[in-house]
Amino acid sequence: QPIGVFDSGIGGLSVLRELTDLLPQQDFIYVSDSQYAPYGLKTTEQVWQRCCVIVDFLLKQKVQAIVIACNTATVAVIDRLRLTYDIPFVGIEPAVKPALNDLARPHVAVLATHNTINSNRLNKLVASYSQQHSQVSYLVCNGWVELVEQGVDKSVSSRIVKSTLQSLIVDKPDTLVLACTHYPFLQNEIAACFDYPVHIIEPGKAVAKRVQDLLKITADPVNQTEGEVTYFTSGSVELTQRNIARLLGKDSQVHTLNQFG
Ligand code: DGN
Repeated sequence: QPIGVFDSGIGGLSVLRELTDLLPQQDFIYVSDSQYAPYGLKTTEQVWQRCCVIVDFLLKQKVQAIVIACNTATVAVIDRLRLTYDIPFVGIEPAVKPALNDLARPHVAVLATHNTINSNRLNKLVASYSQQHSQVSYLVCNGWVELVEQGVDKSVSSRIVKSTLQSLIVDKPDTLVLACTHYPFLQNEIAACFDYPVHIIEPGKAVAKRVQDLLKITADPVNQTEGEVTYFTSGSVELTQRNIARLLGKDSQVHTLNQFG
């Protein structure tokens, strides 16, 4: 039975690549809601409606579990989804715990969309792990999701990333927590803004491990067939195909969400 993975767009591919690395025999269905991206400035009700459309679709595909590979959707609706649907959900949580437990790196900056930064869920998470010595900064990175979605040229994205980070750079943070699944695809541009090796963390691997543990997936020693990933998008099929090739280095068949949903 496949596992469903979805995001407002292609950011969740940063989680999918960890899932396929850890669980190479597993089938996945990835839904990119690019037509409705970004979710970062949408109301909770709007995000809820999109998530229901996607979850209903994934249930029709008989998935065994659903990974919400989007921080913005997780903070907004995961509790309500769990109450509404009878299927396991795995959300994505900013990697605040490992960042704040690392006392050798006391200044932690959380980078995310407007909705994630302003959520109770993130604030509670930080409060529960914050140590006496730690200093936590927050930065809303407007426009970064679009940079990844549109596959903007590196020279342009580097400039935009640098201008967003300007205020943070002078504070010399030790660790950056990438709390949006699109941002790992800008990691090189981000790292290049600092004149020291800033520590960058994202929770893709931890999410994959959580899925493995939750579903008790073990490798089949006899049948070594590689799993398949089927892609759906609410946006442009061609653009999504190009983005998957660019970000994952893979050829893919992408289907239209509406047609099947
Ligand atoms: N990848 C989504 C996240 O992790 O928050 C981006 C949200 C959005 O669409 N702005």
